[in-house]
Amino acid sequence: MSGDNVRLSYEERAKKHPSAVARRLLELMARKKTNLCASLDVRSTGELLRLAEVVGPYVAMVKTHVDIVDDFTYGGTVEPLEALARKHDFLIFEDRKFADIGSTVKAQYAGGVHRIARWADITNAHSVPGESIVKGLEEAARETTDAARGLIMLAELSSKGSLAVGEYTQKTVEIARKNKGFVFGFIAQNRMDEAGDEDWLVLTPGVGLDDKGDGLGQQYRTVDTVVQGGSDVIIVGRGLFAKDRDPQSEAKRYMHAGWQAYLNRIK
Ligand code: BMP
Repeated sequence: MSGDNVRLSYEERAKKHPSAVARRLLELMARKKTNLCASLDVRSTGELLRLAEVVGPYVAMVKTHVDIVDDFTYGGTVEPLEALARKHDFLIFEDRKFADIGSTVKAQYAGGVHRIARWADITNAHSVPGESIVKGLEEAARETTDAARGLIMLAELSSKGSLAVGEYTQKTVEIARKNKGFVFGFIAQNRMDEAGDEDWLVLTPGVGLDDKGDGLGQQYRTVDTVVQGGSDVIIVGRGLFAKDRDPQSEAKRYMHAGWQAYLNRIK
């Protein structure tokens, strides 16, 4: 029945989810007892890999912005990150936020120096160009690899004054609905509409236990607030590694907060 997924365990949802990547993620979260995604937004490969090693045991996913890594190389940045993902059992989510016509995003996802489709289990896209963006990305994934790939649509943003609200958000869900399987969820601040047996995973950034914002429009809400509101994965960046924070103890703290909030929600 629609709307019930929010009360089900990750294991139960994994059993019937149409997306292979979503099944992997749900099983991984249940196995590792963590719904934390670490957003490792740093400018050097050394720092990215150091943080991934430190937080790896506590996270379900590492989220990257590889286009901000000054010394990015495929062999130096991606391959060691993939090795850490295998060692610590986490998925890799490249937060690329594709936003162009189908043919262009197809080339951007597969090509360039980053070749995202080769290594990122998950990536995301804005819905502003319409459904063709999903088609372009899906073709690139299919032509690049046999490995399971999944797409998240940006339905809402955490930043102040975001235009992704109301009808835009609703139309984004409709695009996802027509592409179930490849699209398995949303970047959103709230649970999205679920018709019939749909089960959209909601991944939520703008999560912080100590800060309210960052002076550049970011808005933070607590772990309890977002998980009670229907979030399945909490995305935390500077809350883990900003200056004077200890990434390991913060990762443990957010992992426990996220897991407790999830247990409270499903009980
Ligand atoms: P932080 O926790 O340090 O504020 O980082 C949040 C991360 O999530 C950034 O990588 C940002 O690009 C991303 N993000 C966001 O903050 N809000 C959104 O609505 C969508 C995002 O992808």
